Amino acid sequence: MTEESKREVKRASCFLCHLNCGVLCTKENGRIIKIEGDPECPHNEGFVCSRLEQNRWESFEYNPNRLKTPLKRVGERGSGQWEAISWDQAFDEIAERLKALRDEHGPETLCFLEGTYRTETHLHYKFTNLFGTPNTGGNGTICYSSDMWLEPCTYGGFCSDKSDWKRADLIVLWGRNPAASELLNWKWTYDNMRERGAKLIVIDPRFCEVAEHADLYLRVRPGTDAALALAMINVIIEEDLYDHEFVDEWCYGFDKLRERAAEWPPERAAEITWVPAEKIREAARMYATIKPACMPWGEKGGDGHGVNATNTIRAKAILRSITGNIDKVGGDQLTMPGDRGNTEDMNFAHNALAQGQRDKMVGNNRFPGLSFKGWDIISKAYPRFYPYCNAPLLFRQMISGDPYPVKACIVQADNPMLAFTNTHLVHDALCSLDLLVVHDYFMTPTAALADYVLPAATWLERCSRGYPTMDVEQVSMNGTMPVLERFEGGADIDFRDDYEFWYGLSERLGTADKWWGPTCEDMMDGQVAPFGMSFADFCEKVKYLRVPNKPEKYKEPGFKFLTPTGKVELYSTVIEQLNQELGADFDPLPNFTFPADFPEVNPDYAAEYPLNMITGARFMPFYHSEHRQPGAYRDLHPDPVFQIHPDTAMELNIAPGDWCWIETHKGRIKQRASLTTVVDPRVISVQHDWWFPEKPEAEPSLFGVFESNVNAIVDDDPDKYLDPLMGAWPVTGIMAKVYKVEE
Ligand SMILES: Nc1nc2c(c(=O)[nH]1)N[C@H]1C(S)=C(S)[C@@H](COP(=O)(O)OP(=O)(O)OC[C@H]3O[C@@H](n4cnc5c(=O)[nH]c(N)nc54)[C@H](O)[C@@H]3O)O[C@H]1N2
Ligand SMILES: Nc1nc2c(c(=O)[nH]1)N[C@H]1C(S)=C(S)[C@@H](COP(=O)(O)OP(=O)(O)OC[C@H]3O[C@@H](n4cnc5c(=O)[nH]c(N)nc54)[C@H](O)[C@@H]3O)O[C@H]1N2
Ligand code: SF4
Ligand SMILES: [Mo]
Repeated sequence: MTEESKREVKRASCFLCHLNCGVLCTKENGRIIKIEGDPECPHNEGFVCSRLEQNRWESFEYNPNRLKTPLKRVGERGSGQWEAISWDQAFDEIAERLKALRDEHGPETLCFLEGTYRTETHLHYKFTNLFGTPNTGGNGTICYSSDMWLEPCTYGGFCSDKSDWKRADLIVLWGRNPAASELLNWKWTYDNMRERGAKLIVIDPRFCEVAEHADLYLRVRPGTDAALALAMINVIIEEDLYDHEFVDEWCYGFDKLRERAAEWPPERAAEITWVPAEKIREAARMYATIKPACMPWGEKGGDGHGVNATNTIRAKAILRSITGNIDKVGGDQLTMPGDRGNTEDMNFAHNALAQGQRDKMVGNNRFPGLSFKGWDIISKAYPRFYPYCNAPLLFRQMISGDPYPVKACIVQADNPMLAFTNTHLVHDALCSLDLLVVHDYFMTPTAALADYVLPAATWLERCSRGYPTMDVEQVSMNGTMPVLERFEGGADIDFRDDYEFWYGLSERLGTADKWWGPTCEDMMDGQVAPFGMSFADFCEKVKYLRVPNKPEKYKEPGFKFLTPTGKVELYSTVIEQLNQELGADFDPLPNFTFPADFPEVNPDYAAEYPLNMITGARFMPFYHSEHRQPGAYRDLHPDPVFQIHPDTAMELNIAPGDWCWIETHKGRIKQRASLTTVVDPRVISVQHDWWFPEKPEAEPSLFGVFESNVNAIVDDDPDKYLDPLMGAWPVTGIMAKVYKVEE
């Protein structure tokens, strides 16, 4: 065979972030030599971002530090001593230990932790439900999942990830900076502005990349967006700018909303938010009059707002509703249950979990929004929802054993030692387990604490049906077969993909018959069965499935929003019902609460920790805690960096590049100073998820996980910092201080 004949091009769906861009991979002798955007993919139309450009993907896919084989802990937990074992041994032993722990403590002793959407995310529900535990938790609480509960609560569907970026006349980027987080979405926005003259409002404490292009920019004080949104609602109602037809016909509780909004004149919000009242009015007028307008979801635009998560998310959902932008072409379109085809019991097996087990979910009654308690109510109207236990309570329960022991944890596609707040507590919690299993690509600070660490398959090594998120289609699915087989081209990694992981354990636990077969392809065959073809054929023939969304569904006869009243609930009867069942007093209308450490409520604290801290604003090329291994990504960004205003830096005698301590009552971490007017003098913006794969693995270092990781200094005390309904913890609006590291 000639060299040329060994060359082939395979299609794949990039999973280095959520956008799942369609790509073409050129292979030679079993190794990938080139990856480029697929011009035929309707989603990205050939676009790829800097993670794939200049062959940077090589330093991920072919990184020499990748885990090669299953590892079993042989020394003390966290001592870095491992024995290489086979997959069979790993599955056998883990299953045996799970059975023993289930016999001793009950199935709820097992929990599962997930990260952001990187894989066939729903699979773990099938496993945990069949095992009998309700305890699935993850970062979703501060990313998307709170929104995914509160939007259905409001309009019986989810629409802030179905923004019609390309056809909107106004785009409101609220706590969202797609130029650093979702690059394709920014390309669509920018093209729309240039080609169609669309306008842009940016609401962000940082004059971030997208703010530079805004028609109106509001520099909001971190953590106060709910007050801002309430004042915008106030202006829209007071100035009679709301969509009367939609409100009269389709909204429930407008009078009660009007009363609440009357409490929030822009002048009151201006004092809290630092945004001048006139600018609040201007934003409200623009949003209510330039139609259609979309207001996409943003992680810092609500979910990560700690005590104000519900307030902010609900207030924004109400803004979308009273301006009539819901489900419009160019607005935020509504998705309905079953849209992604994976709510049926075959995939989640929710029905396998007995009510008595559901009731045991950690946080079920205390933070009922995301839990089974909330699910029970909302799923009657809107079945597409994922229940979640509360992570801060879960970690505490691992340590206390109260009200029951949580002794086993499986972590797949998550790095809790970086992703969750209060890292020292997370550490102690993971160390108190009897069994910790981590399925990942690399030895991470979390994996370093495990009993078993198992090598995972990358997006190039597995089947996938990536659902490009943040697009307006009702269904969008990029079917791809593996580009690389195990051990192909001389590779030495004995990986199993995420499906094979669950199947391997299920086989040993006697539940294999509930799955589709031993391989991920078997599952995919099951998923595309309605098309009357195999998954391989689907990938060949259909490739990119696109089902357009049908806008203005509410104009169809007999339509009902999937809420208890069948209307858009400005005043939430779901929350009211939770109150009745639990004897609680969650607010059915949005309001604003001062975060516990703000100067308005705790002046002593704020005097010591005067700077308002943002954590985790995205930056390229890293994806959360990934890509820190030495190589092409890390070369672009070797050190952790925080942003500070030059005036503040001068007062503190900090020069550009200085290593500085960033401190809260939880302790201190260090990062290097970037002096920039992007931030307000009262604000700092600190990068998240820093660890150093080049530092020692063994305790106490754990790859330097406590040195620069901002979550080590963020508190998640459930009595003080969490959203009362959703249990969301804060990632922004956290009071801190900064000073130079003196060697
Ligand atoms: N302070 C602060 N904390 C934050 C945030 C913030 O803004 N500020 N953001 C929060 C948000 S929004 C999120 S979503 C979370 C993210 O939290 P995580 O999703 O936990 O983030 P990662 O650090 O990327 O961890 C993912 C791990 O899974 C591995 N992995 C990636 N893909 C796969 C896969 O397909 N299969 C398997 N088995 N493993 C895989 C990676 O190597 C990595 O170790 O962080 C949250 N934490
Ligand atoms: N490069 C990169 N891209 C990513 C990720 C990554 O880790 N790295 N993670 C992915 C994930 S899981 C997610 S959830 C998305 C999130 O991506 P985005 O939704 O864009 O969220 P962030 O970048 O965290 O924050 C967006 C902006 O909100 C601003 N902000 C901070 N605090 C506040 C506040 O209190 N109010 C307001 N209005 N704005 C505030 C920040 O300054 C920032 O510019 O990114 C995804 N894309
Ligand atoms: S935007 Fe995301 S999916 Fe697209 S090429 Fe970049 S990393 Fe891959
Ligand atoms: Mo996220």
